[in-house]
Amino acid sequence: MTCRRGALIVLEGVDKAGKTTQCNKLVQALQDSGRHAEMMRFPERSTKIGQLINSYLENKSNLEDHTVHLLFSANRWELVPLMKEKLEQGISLVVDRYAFSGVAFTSAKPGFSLDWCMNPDIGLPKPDLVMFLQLNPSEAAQRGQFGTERYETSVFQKAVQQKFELLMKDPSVKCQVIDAARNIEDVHADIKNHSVNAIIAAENEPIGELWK
Ligand code: Z5A
Repeated sequence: MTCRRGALIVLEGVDKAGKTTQCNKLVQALQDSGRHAEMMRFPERSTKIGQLINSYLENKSNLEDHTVHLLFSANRWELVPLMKEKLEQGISLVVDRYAFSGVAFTSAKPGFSLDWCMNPDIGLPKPDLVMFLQLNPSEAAQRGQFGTERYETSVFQKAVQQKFELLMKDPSVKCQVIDAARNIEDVHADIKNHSVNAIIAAENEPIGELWK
């Protein structure tokens, strides 16, 4: 490694928690302060696997539940070489959803254990910081109607929230719960502060392996 590596920063949370809004603001703020930072998102819908996922999410095709879970994971793995390359170049990656969404959404379906859901993502680049944007369902409802994509119902989102809460208790992952009910600027200030600390802490550390 010829330079200090970038940090892998993940934003997670239920629908409409403000993840995309905050990822964009964080990347902009980091760049404005002279740091190298780029945004990524999962699912990354532009790849061949991503297109299968997109069609499923838009209810244009049906996929068996185990199959789609493995496709979401494969969609992360196919981006790993690029992620590592960027991190090693000193670029911090701000990621909109990651393996935690994968596990939370599938394990909220009947018949899926947390362990089975985590297995395919074991060994992915480990985030230096995961920020879980917490927003209760009534506050989320004030941000507009659910869209038409699969999973966008309040009952399912509540089940997903409970799974996220379990995952956030895992001591092997550095996790920060963020109160996402505040205004956009206050949430941003909090997220930026945690992110800068994580970037400094990660600089001389090797990239870890998730859930290993
Ligand atoms: N999924 C899965 O099953 N397995 C996996 O492995 C992965 C994902 C990775 C697509 O994800 C679906 O895939 C998702 C999980 C599943 N299904 N669901 N539900 P996606 O990331 O593409 O989902 P999305 O629909 O694009 O994002 P989102 O979750 O709905 O929204 P968000 O990114 O959290 O929020 P936002 O777009 O930034 O903001 C939403 C609105 O609220 C917008 O009008 C903002 O202006 C407003 N907003 C934002 N912040 C605030 C504050 N602080 N106050 C007031 N209003 C605000």
